[in-house]
Amino acid sequence: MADEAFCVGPGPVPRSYLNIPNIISTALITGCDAIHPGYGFLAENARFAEICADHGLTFIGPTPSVISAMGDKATAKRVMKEAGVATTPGTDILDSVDEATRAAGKIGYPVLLKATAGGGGKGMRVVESPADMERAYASATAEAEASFKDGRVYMEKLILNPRHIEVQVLGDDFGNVVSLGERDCSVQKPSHQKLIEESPAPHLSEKTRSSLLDMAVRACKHVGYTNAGTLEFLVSGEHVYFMEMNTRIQVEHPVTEMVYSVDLVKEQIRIAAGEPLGYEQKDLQLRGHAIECRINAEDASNGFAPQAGTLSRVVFPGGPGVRVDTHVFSGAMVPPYYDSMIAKIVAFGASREAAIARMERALRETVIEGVSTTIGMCLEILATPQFREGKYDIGFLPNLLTQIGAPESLTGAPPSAAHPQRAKPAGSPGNL
Ligand code: MV4
Repeated sequence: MADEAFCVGPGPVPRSYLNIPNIISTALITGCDAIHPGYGFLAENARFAEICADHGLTFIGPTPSVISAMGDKATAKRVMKEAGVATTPGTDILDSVDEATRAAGKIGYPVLLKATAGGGGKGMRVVESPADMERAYASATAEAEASFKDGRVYMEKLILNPRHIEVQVLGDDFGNVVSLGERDCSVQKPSHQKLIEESPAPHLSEKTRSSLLDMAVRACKHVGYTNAGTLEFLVSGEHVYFMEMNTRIQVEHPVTEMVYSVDLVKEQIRIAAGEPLGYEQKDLQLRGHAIECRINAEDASNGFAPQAGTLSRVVFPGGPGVRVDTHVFSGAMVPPYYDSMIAKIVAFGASREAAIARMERALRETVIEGVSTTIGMCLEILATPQFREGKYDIGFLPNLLTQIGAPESLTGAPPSAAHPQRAKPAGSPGNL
């Protein structure tokens, strides 16, 4: 759908899309003035943002220094605390097992060790008791070192059965910041990958909601945030805890676009071009409800194993309130090299019930032949009383997978436990 396309790598090899010299050269040769990094790894690569600037190219995203600060999760927490944002009780970077054991004694078990260079669960370990600390500390730091070449870890109190709720923000170069509500992203696979997201979050009290949105705006003003960003929170009852900030546009941004009638990517480009937002918080009005289902080429009955192959037949849904973001079509190939997501189906309705009904209709209307997809799994989730009542947390999908009887080894730990100890599979795409 682009006006022009240029190959930045030699043929269908993996990772050509991360080849910075080729991308910069292509931009310079073609006379392009700005680069939108998408939602892959380059979106949160401060060095890439700097290289763009060094070559007179506008990076469509926040400044390199904000990307760096938020990319270091312990720094991000410190900065957010300064801004008056509620963070999970815990520590800054730990220097030794002894320090970790002392800190855990004060915080109270169970605790979590998290990699400061991490996010998304890599290098994360639950520690249930002092006896487990030495092993957990060693394996968390080793995994962090192996994954990020940075073994530093910090500690947090383990929040039991929280919801994952995130706030969308936009900031311009003139200090204007707005929030565009929240998204509930608690429906996640045991690998921490999101499967269904919705906005607004169901059963969020007005008090909790406004406190989340206020904190997000305050945080962005404090760090001088520009462009689109997301603040991730854990929510447990009326308690909210800042977790991480993502300094990019995210996969699930369409649900926000539908309920706020904004084009977030257009806003990103306008902001990067130096334009002011041109509206205030009071001009943004939440209307209706939106749900997104991620359609991945994966076998949900086999631990969501990625599926490659030719799509012999593809028919996408349409009609009122249904949006499909995709790059595939009948006859398209799904190569084994990239992320398994092949489409996003988004349904809008005046109410949550209407959005769910439209989503079920849209998913049933969809035909994808040639590879297994997550459509069936999404329909199963939508049919559960827990989802319909909007009373789910991060343990919901792992527990449902166990109930359905998927092999234990593929779905994670036993029912009712959250699954914070599971790392992403090797080669996992990270940001998606
Ligand atoms: C937590 C947590 C409970 N308590 N932190 C998982 C990925 C990474 N981004 C942070 N994660 C968690 N951090 C504390 N203090 C539970 C999780 C977690 C999780 C968070 C969001 C969505 C799904 C999740 C699944 C398992 C664990």
